[in-house]
Amino acid sequence: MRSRITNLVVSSVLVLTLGVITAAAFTKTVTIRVDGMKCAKCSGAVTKALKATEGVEDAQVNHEKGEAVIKYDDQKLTEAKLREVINGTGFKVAEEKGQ
Ligand SMILES: [Cu+2]
Repeated sequence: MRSRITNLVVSSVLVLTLGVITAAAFTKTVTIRVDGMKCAKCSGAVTKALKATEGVEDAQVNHEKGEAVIKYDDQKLTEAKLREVINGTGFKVAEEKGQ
């Protein structure tokens, strides 16, 4: 017979696992090409604008590569909205074929 503590631990683990799976299901990662960034200040401005956006979980912007890697909650945000936010900083999202 399992002890109550074992049962408690098992159910806690189940609840945690379910929570992680649910959270992961809504988190999308997208890479967006951004033109016009010349230095760390530029990428910093884009990062700041993205992180201030509701639903953005993480933003890594690299001015050398000219791209932004964004993790976001797709229940709250769309990729189109992220493009708008980036365009709003004065840098230009590079249009990609097929999008
Ligand atoms: Cu700059």
